[in-house]
Amino acid sequence: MSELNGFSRLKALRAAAAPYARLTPRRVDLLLGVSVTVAAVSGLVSWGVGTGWARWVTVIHALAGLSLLALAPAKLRGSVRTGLKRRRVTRWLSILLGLVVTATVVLGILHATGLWHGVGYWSALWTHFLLAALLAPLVVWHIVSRPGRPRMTDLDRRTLIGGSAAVAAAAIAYGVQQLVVGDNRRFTGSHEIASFNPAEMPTTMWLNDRSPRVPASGWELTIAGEPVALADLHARAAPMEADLDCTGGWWSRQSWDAVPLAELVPTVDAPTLEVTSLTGYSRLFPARDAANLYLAVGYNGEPLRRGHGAPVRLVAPGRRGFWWVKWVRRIDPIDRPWWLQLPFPLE
Ligand code: HEM
Ligand SMILES: Nc1nc2c(c(=O)[nH]1)N[C@H]1C(S)=C(S)[C@@H](COP(=O)(O)O)O[C@H]1N2
Ligand SMILES: [Mo]
Repeated sequence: MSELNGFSRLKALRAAAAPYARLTPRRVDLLLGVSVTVAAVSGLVSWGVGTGWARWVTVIHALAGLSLLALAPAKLRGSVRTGLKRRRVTRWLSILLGLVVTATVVLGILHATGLWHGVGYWSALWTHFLLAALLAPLVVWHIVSRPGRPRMTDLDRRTLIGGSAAVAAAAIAYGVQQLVVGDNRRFTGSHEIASFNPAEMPTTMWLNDRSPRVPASGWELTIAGEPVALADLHARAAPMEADLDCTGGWWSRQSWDAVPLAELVPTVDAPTLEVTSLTGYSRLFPARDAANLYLAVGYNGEPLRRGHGAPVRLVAPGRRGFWWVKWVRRIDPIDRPWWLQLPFPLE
Protein backbone atom coordinates (compact mmCIF):
# COMPACT_ATOMS: atom_id res chain seq x y z
CA MET A 1 0.00 0.00 0.00
CA SER A 2 2.74 2.41 0.97
CA GLU A 3 4.60 1.54 -2.22
CA LEU A 4 1.58 2.45 -4.27
CA ASN A 5 1.42 5.64 -2.31
CA GLY A 6 5.01 6.42 -3.12
CA PHE A 7 4.35 5.67 -6.75
CA SER A 8 1.39 8.00 -7.01
CA ARG A 9 3.37 10.68 -5.22
CA LEU A 10 6.07 10.33 -7.86
CA LYS A 11 3.41 10.64 -10.53
CA ALA A 12 2.08 13.80 -8.95
CA LEU A 13 5.59 15.22 -8.80
CA ARG A 14 6.14 14.39 -12.45
CA ALA A 15 2.87 16.04 -13.41
CA ALA A 16 3.87 19.16 -11.52
CA ALA A 17 7.25 19.25 -13.23
CA ALA A 18 5.84 18.54 -16.70
CA PRO A 19 5.76 22.16 -17.89
CA TYR A 20 9.48 22.39 -17.16
CA ALA A 21 10.46 19.02 -18.51
CA ARG A 22 11.14 20.32 -21.99
CA LEU A 23 12.51 23.69 -22.79
CA THR A 24 11.40 25.15 -26.10
CA PRO A 25 14.24 25.69 -28.59
CA ARG A 26 14.10 29.44 -28.07
CA ARG A 27 14.43 29.04 -24.31
CA VAL A 28 17.39 26.72 -24.83
CA ASP A 29 18.97 29.27 -27.16
CA LEU A 30 18.49 32.01 -24.60
CA LEU A 31 20.24 29.94 -21.95
CA LEU A 32 23.06 29.02 -24.33
CA GLY A 33 23.51 32.66 -25.25
CA VAL A 34 23.73 33.67 -21.59
CA SER A 35 26.16 30.84 -20.76
CA VAL A 36 28.48 31.57 -23.64
CA THR A 37 28.50 35.30 -22.86
CA VAL A 38 29.16 34.75 -19.17
CA ALA A 39 31.92 32.28 -20.09
CA ALA A 40 33.61 34.73 -22.47
CA VAL A 41 33.48 37.65 -20.03
CA SER A 42 34.51 35.66 -16.94
CA GLY A 43 37.34 33.99 -18.89
CA LEU A 44 38.82 37.35 -19.81
CA VAL A 45 38.29 38.76 -16.32
CA SER A 46 40.01 35.71 -14.80
CA TRP A 47 43.10 36.67 -16.78
CA GLY A 48 42.94 40.24 -15.65
CA VAL A 49 42.53 39.52 -11.94
CA GLY A 50 45.55 38.06 -10.18
CA THR A 51 44.39 38.22 -6.57
CA GLY A 52 42.07 35.96 -4.54
CA TRP A 53 38.96 37.32 -6.26
CA ALA A 54 40.00 35.36 -9.31
CA ARG A 55 38.77 32.21 -7.54
CA TRP A 56 35.14 33.25 -7.89
CA VAL A 57 35.59 34.40 -11.44
CA THR A 58 37.16 31.04 -12.26
CA VAL A 59 34.33 29.10 -10.62
CA ILE A 60 31.70 31.16 -12.46
CA HIS A 61 33.64 30.55 -15.67
CA ALA A 62 33.73 26.79 -15.14
CA LEU A 63 30.00 26.69 -14.33
CA ALA A 64 29.07 28.77 -17.36
CA GLY A 65 31.28 26.68 -19.65
CA LEU A 66 30.17 23.32 -18.28
CA SER A 67 26.48 24.30 -18.36
CA LEU A 68 26.85 24.44 -22.14
CA LEU A 69 27.41 20.70 -21.98
CA ALA A 70 24.29 20.25 -19.86
CA LEU A 71 22.26 22.20 -22.42
CA ALA A 72 23.79 20.47 -25.45
CA PRO A 73 21.31 17.55 -25.62
CA ALA A 74 18.35 19.95 -25.64
CA LYS A 75 20.03 22.02 -28.34
CA LEU A 76 20.71 18.96 -30.50
CA ARG A 77 17.13 17.70 -30.05
CA GLY A 78 15.68 21.10 -30.87
CA SER A 79 16.85 23.75 -33.28
CA VAL A 80 19.90 21.83 -34.50
CA ARG A 81 17.76 19.03 -35.84
CA THR A 82 15.15 21.28 -37.47
CA GLY A 83 17.82 23.69 -38.71
CA LEU A 84 19.87 21.01 -40.44
CA LYS A 85 16.75 19.75 -42.23
CA ARG A 86 16.45 23.14 -43.91
CA ARG A 87 19.80 22.59 -45.64
CA ARG A 88 20.69 26.28 -45.96
CA VAL A 89 24.23 26.90 -47.18
CA THR A 90 24.99 28.75 -43.96
CA ARG A 91 24.39 25.55 -42.00
CA TRP A 92 28.10 24.88 -42.52
CA LEU A 93 28.92 28.01 -40.55
CA SER A 94 26.57 26.84 -37.81
CA ILE A 95 28.20 23.41 -37.83
CA LEU A 96 31.59 25.12 -37.57
CA LEU A 97 30.26 27.09 -34.61
CA GLY A 98 29.14 23.85 -32.95
CA LEU A 99 32.56 22.31 -33.52
CA VAL A 100 34.42 25.34 -32.19
CA VAL A 101 32.25 25.52 -29.06
CA THR A 102 32.84 21.84 -28.46
CA ALA A 103 36.59 22.17 -28.97
CA THR A 104 36.69 25.22 -26.67
CA VAL A 105 34.88 23.37 -23.90
CA VAL A 106 36.96 20.21 -24.37
CA LEU A 107 40.24 22.17 -24.19
CA GLY A 108 38.99 24.00 -21.10
CA ILE A 109 38.32 20.67 -19.41
CA LEU A 110 41.63 19.18 -20.58
CA HIS A 111 43.43 22.16 -19.06
CA ALA A 112 41.42 22.16 -15.83
CA THR A 113 41.94 18.43 -15.29
CA GLY A 114 45.55 18.57 -16.43
CA LEU A 115 44.87 15.62 -18.74
CA TRP A 116 46.57 17.46 -21.59
CA HIS A 117 48.79 20.53 -21.31
CA GLY A 118 49.18 21.14 -25.01
CA VAL A 119 52.25 21.20 -27.22
CA GLY A 120 54.85 23.94 -26.83
CA TYR A 121 53.41 27.35 -27.66
CA TRP A 122 49.97 25.77 -28.04
CA SER A 123 49.21 25.21 -24.39
CA ALA A 124 45.74 23.78 -23.84
CA LEU A 125 44.62 27.01 -22.21
CA TRP A 126 46.10 29.32 -24.81
CA THR A 127 44.45 27.30 -27.57
CA HIS A 128 41.25 27.40 -25.53
CA PHE A 129 41.47 31.19 -25.55
CA LEU A 130 42.21 31.42 -29.28
CA LEU A 131 39.23 29.18 -30.10
CA ALA A 132 37.03 31.30 -27.84
CA ALA A 133 38.18 34.39 -29.75
CA LEU A 134 37.24 32.67 -33.02
CA LEU A 135 33.93 31.75 -31.42
CA ALA A 136 32.89 35.29 -30.62
CA PRO A 137 32.15 36.51 -34.17
CA LEU A 138 30.54 33.16 -35.04
CA VAL A 139 28.18 33.44 -32.05
CA VAL A 140 27.25 37.02 -32.92
CA TRP A 141 26.58 36.09 -36.55
CA HIS A 142 24.62 33.01 -35.50
CA ILE A 143 22.30 34.94 -33.20
CA VAL A 144 21.85 37.97 -35.46
CA SER A 145 21.04 35.85 -38.51
CA ARG A 146 18.24 33.90 -36.76
CA PRO A 147 14.70 35.10 -37.33
CA GLY A 148 13.59 32.94 -34.40
CA ARG A 149 16.03 34.37 -31.89
CA PRO A 150 14.98 34.49 -28.23
CA ARG A 151 12.89 37.39 -26.91
CA MET A 152 12.57 38.93 -23.50
CA THR A 153 9.36 36.97 -22.93
CA ASP A 154 11.38 33.74 -23.12
CA LEU A 155 12.98 34.73 -19.86
CA ASP A 156 10.28 33.18 -17.71
CA ARG A 157 9.99 30.77 -14.81
CA ARG A 158 10.45 27.77 -17.04
CA THR A 159 13.66 29.16 -18.49
CA LEU A 160 14.98 30.03 -15.04
CA ILE A 161 14.27 26.54 -13.75
CA GLY A 162 15.85 24.97 -16.83
CA GLY A 163 18.86 27.24 -16.46
CA SER A 164 19.20 26.41 -12.77
CA ALA A 165 19.10 22.72 -13.58
CA ALA A 166 21.88 23.19 -16.14
CA VAL A 167 24.01 25.13 -13.65
CA ALA A 168 23.35 22.50 -10.95
CA ALA A 169 24.52 19.77 -13.33
CA ALA A 170 27.60 21.86 -14.11
CA ALA A 171 28.27 22.34 -10.39
CA ILE A 172 28.14 18.59 -9.78
CA ALA A 173 30.54 17.97 -12.66
CA TYR A 174 32.86 20.71 -11.39
CA GLY A 175 32.75 19.34 -7.83
CA VAL A 176 33.60 15.84 -8.99
CA GLN A 177 36.39 17.21 -11.17
CA GLN A 178 37.89 19.15 -8.23
CA LEU A 179 37.84 15.99 -6.10
CA VAL A 180 39.53 13.93 -8.80
CA VAL A 181 42.12 16.53 -9.85
CA GLY A 182 43.13 17.48 -6.31
CA ASP A 183 44.75 20.80 -5.61
CA ASN A 184 48.06 21.47 -7.23
CA ARG A 185 46.11 24.30 -8.80
CA ARG A 186 46.19 27.90 -7.80
CA PHE A 187 42.92 29.81 -7.37
CA THR A 188 43.22 30.87 -11.00
CA GLY A 189 43.03 27.25 -12.12
CA SER A 190 46.75 27.25 -13.08
CA HIS A 191 48.82 24.12 -12.42
CA GLU A 192 51.92 24.27 -10.21
CA ILE A 193 55.28 23.60 -11.85
CA ALA A 194 58.95 23.77 -10.78
CA SER A 195 58.53 25.82 -7.59
CA PHE A 196 61.94 26.71 -6.04
CA ASN A 197 63.52 25.00 -9.02
CA PRO A 198 64.21 27.81 -11.46
CA ALA A 199 66.18 25.58 -13.82
CA GLU A 200 62.93 23.77 -14.61
CA MET A 201 60.65 26.79 -14.67
CA PRO A 202 59.18 27.35 -18.14
CA THR A 203 60.04 30.46 -20.08
CA THR A 204 57.02 32.11 -21.60
CA MET A 205 56.81 34.73 -24.26
CA TRP A 206 53.75 36.81 -24.83
CA LEU A 207 52.71 36.46 -28.47
CA ASN A 208 55.89 36.85 -30.56
CA ASP A 209 58.38 38.60 -28.27
CA ARG A 210 61.96 37.23 -28.38
CA SER A 211 64.70 36.87 -25.76
CA PRO A 212 67.30 39.54 -26.51
CA ARG A 213 70.98 38.64 -26.52
CA VAL A 214 72.75 41.34 -24.58
CA PRO A 215 75.46 40.46 -22.06
CA ALA A 216 74.82 41.72 -18.51
CA SER A 217 78.06 43.66 -18.74
CA GLY A 218 76.65 45.89 -21.46
CA TRP A 219 73.26 46.31 -19.80
CA GLU A 220 71.87 49.80 -19.33
CA LEU A 221 69.05 50.28 -16.88
CA THR A 222 67.61 53.73 -16.33
CA ILE A 223 65.07 54.65 -13.69
CA ALA A 224 63.43 58.06 -14.09
CA GLY A 225 66.17 58.89 -16.56
CA GLU A 226 69.04 58.07 -14.17
CA PRO A 227 71.35 55.12 -14.83
CA VAL A 228 71.21 52.35 -12.21
CA ALA A 229 74.11 49.91 -11.91
CA LEU A 230 73.25 46.22 -11.87
CA ALA A 231 75.92 45.75 -9.19
CA ASP A 232 73.94 48.13 -7.04
CA LEU A 233 70.80 46.00 -7.49
CA HIS A 234 72.75 42.84 -6.64
CA ALA A 235 74.05 44.49 -3.50
CA ARG A 236 70.61 45.54 -2.32
CA ALA A 237 68.61 42.48 -3.41
CA ALA A 238 66.96 40.45 -0.67
CA PRO A 239 65.08 37.16 -1.07
CA MET A 240 61.29 37.35 -1.32
CA GLU A 241 58.79 34.68 -2.38
CA ALA A 242 56.26 35.33 -5.11
CA ASP A 243 54.15 33.25 -7.49
CA LEU A 244 54.52 33.71 -11.21
CA ASP A 245 51.13 32.71 -12.66
CA CYS A 246 51.09 32.65 -16.45
CA THR A 247 47.80 32.99 -18.30
CA GLY A 248 49.01 29.97 -20.27
CA GLY A 249 47.83 27.94 -17.27
CA TRP A 250 50.85 27.23 -15.01
CA TRP A 251 52.27 28.84 -11.89
CA SER A 252 55.57 28.60 -10.05
CA ARG A 253 56.76 29.93 -6.70
CA GLN A 254 60.32 31.18 -6.51
CA SER A 255 62.48 32.91 -3.99
CA TRP A 256 63.41 36.01 -5.98
CA ASP A 257 66.45 38.12 -5.16
CA ALA A 258 64.82 41.47 -5.58
CA VAL A 259 64.66 45.14 -4.65
CA PRO A 260 61.32 46.95 -4.15
CA LEU A 261 60.75 49.66 -6.74
CA ALA A 262 59.80 52.02 -3.92
CA GLU A 263 63.49 52.01 -2.93
CA LEU A 264 64.65 52.77 -6.45
CA VAL A 265 62.16 55.24 -7.87
CA PRO A 266 62.54 58.78 -6.59
CA THR A 267 59.36 60.22 -5.11
CA VAL A 268 57.67 62.02 -7.94
CA ASP A 269 54.12 63.22 -8.47
CA ALA A 270 53.52 61.15 -11.59
CA PRO A 271 50.56 58.77 -11.17
CA THR A 272 52.05 56.03 -13.32
CA LEU A 273 55.22 53.99 -13.74
CA GLU A 274 55.99 52.62 -17.17
CA VAL A 275 58.23 49.55 -17.13
CA THR A 276 59.77 48.88 -20.52
CA SER A 277 61.70 45.87 -21.75
CA LEU A 278 64.64 46.02 -24.09
CA THR A 279 62.31 44.22 -26.53
CA GLY A 280 59.81 47.06 -26.46
CA TYR A 281 57.30 45.13 -24.37
CA SER A 282 55.94 47.40 -21.65
CA ARG A 283 53.27 47.72 -18.93
CA LEU A 284 51.92 50.67 -16.97
CA PHE A 285 51.49 50.45 -13.19
CA PRO A 286 49.92 52.80 -10.68
CA ALA A 287 52.84 54.57 -8.98
CA ARG A 288 51.35 53.80 -5.55
CA ASP A 289 52.09 50.09 -6.22
CA ALA A 290 55.84 50.75 -6.18
CA ALA A 291 56.21 49.12 -2.75
CA ASN A 292 54.75 45.90 -4.15
CA LEU A 293 56.70 45.81 -7.40
CA TYR A 294 60.27 44.47 -7.42
CA LEU A 295 63.25 44.37 -9.70
CA ALA A 296 64.72 40.87 -9.52
CA VAL A 297 68.25 40.00 -10.54
CA GLY A 298 68.18 36.37 -9.41
CA TYR A 299 66.34 33.52 -7.78
CA ASN A 300 67.48 30.87 -5.32
CA GLY A 301 70.71 32.83 -5.02
CA GLU A 302 71.55 32.22 -8.70
CA PRO A 303 71.48 34.90 -11.39
CA LEU A 304 68.41 34.90 -13.65
CA ARG A 305 68.60 32.80 -16.79
CA ARG A 306 68.28 34.57 -20.13
CA GLY A 307 64.79 33.22 -20.84
CA HIS A 308 63.64 34.37 -17.42
CA GLY A 309 64.59 37.98 -18.11
CA ALA A 310 68.31 38.20 -17.29
CA PRO A 311 69.86 40.40 -16.15
CA VAL A 312 66.87 42.12 -14.57
CA ARG A 313 63.12 41.55 -14.57
CA LEU A 314 60.03 42.80 -12.83
CA VAL A 315 58.37 40.72 -10.10
CA ALA A 316 54.76 41.79 -9.60
CA PRO A 317 53.16 39.74 -6.79
CA GLY A 318 49.38 39.41 -7.17
CA ARG A 319 49.50 40.13 -10.89
CA ARG A 320 49.36 37.60 -13.71
CA GLY A 321 52.60 36.73 -15.50
CA PHE A 322 52.20 39.13 -18.42
CA TRP A 323 52.87 42.03 -16.00
CA TRP A 324 56.26 40.60 -15.00
CA VAL A 325 58.25 42.49 -17.65
CA LYS A 326 61.53 40.71 -18.50
CA TRP A 327 64.81 42.34 -19.60
CA VAL A 328 63.85 45.64 -17.98
CA ARG A 329 65.56 48.50 -19.79
CA ARG A 330 63.85 51.52 -18.28
CA ILE A 331 61.32 52.63 -15.69
CA ASP A 332 59.71 56.00 -16.23
CA PRO A 333 57.27 58.01 -14.15
CA ILE A 334 54.66 59.22 -16.64
CA ASP A 335 51.44 61.23 -16.58
CA ARG A 336 49.18 58.87 -18.54
CA PRO A 337 46.84 56.99 -16.19
CA TRP A 338 47.92 53.34 -15.84
CA TRP A 339 44.55 52.02 -17.02
CA LEU A 340 44.93 53.75 -20.38
CA GLN A 341 46.52 50.65 -21.88
CA LEU A 342 45.22 47.46 -23.41
CA PRO A 343 44.15 45.02 -20.68
CA PHE A 344 46.47 42.49 -22.28
CA PRO A 345 49.56 43.50 -24.23
CA LEU A 346 49.09 43.11 -27.98
CA GLU A 347 52.71 42.79 -28.91
C1 HEM B 1 32.88 31.62 -24.60
C2 HEM B 1 33.79 30.77 -24.73
C3 HEM B 1 34.31 29.90 -23.60
C4 HEM B 1 33.80 28.72 -23.15
C5 HEM B 1 32.57 28.02 -23.64
C6 HEM B 1 34.68 28.24 -22.11
C7 HEM B 1 34.50 27.05 -21.43
C8 HEM B 1 35.37 26.54 -20.48
C9 HEM B 1 35.23 25.27 -19.81
C10 HEM B 1 34.12 24.27 -20.03
C11 HEM B 1 36.29 25.14 -18.97
C12 HEM B 1 36.59 23.95 -18.05
C13 HEM B 1 36.07 24.24 -16.69
C14 HEM B 1 36.37 23.10 -15.78
O1 HEM B 1 36.20 21.95 -16.20
O2 HEM B 1 36.79 23.38 -14.65
C15 HEM B 1 37.08 26.32 -19.08
C16 HEM B 1 38.23 26.58 -18.36
C17 HEM B 1 38.95 27.74 -18.42
N1 HEM B 1 38.77 28.78 -19.33
FE1 HEM B 1 37.25 28.97 -20.62
N2 HEM B 1 35.69 29.15 -21.94
C18 HEM B 1 35.51 30.18 -22.84
C19 HEM B 1 36.29 31.30 -23.00
C20 HEM B 1 37.44 31.58 -22.24
C21 HEM B 1 38.26 32.77 -22.36
C22 HEM B 1 37.99 33.90 -23.36
C23 HEM B 1 39.26 32.64 -21.43
C24 HEM B 1 40.42 33.55 -21.11
C25 HEM B 1 40.63 34.69 -21.64
C26 HEM B 1 39.07 31.41 -20.72
C27 HEM B 1 39.86 30.96 -19.68
C28 HEM B 1 39.68 29.77 -19.02
C29 HEM B 1 40.45 29.37 -17.87
C30 HEM B 1 41.54 30.18 -17.16
C31 HEM B 1 40.00 28.10 -17.51
C32 HEM B 1 40.52 27.24 -16.37
C33 HEM B 1 39.58 27.33 -15.25
C34 HEM B 1 39.80 26.21 -14.30
O3 HEM B 1 40.87 25.60 -14.36
O4 HEM B 1 38.89 25.91 -13.52
N3 HEM B 1 37.96 30.78 -21.25
N4 HEM B 1 36.51 27.16 -20.01
N1 LIG C 1 59.75 41.49 -22.35
C1 LIG C 1 58.88 40.51 -22.09
N2 LIG C 1 58.51 40.29 -20.80
C2 LIG C 1 57.61 39.30 -20.51
C3 LIG C 1 57.06 38.50 -21.53
C4 LIG C 1 57.46 38.76 -22.88
O1 LIG C 1 57.02 38.11 -23.83
N3 LIG C 1 58.38 39.77 -23.10
N4 LIG C 1 56.16 37.49 -21.22
C5 LIG C 1 55.41 37.69 -19.99
C6 LIG C 1 54.64 36.51 -19.61
S1 LIG C 1 53.22 36.22 -20.48
C7 LIG C 1 54.95 35.73 -18.53
S2 LIG C 1 53.95 34.51 -18.00
C8 LIG C 1 56.23 35.90 -17.85
C9 LIG C 1 56.98 34.60 -17.98
O2 LIG C 1 58.15 34.63 -17.27
P1 LIG C 1 59.20 33.42 -17.44
O3 LIG C 1 59.48 33.28 -18.89
O4 LIG C 1 60.35 33.79 -16.62
O5 LIG C 1 58.52 32.17 -16.94
O6 LIG C 1 57.00 36.94 -18.37
C10 LIG C 1 56.31 38.09 -18.81
N5 LIG C 1 57.28 39.09 -19.22
MO1 LIG D 1 52.16 34.39 -19.52
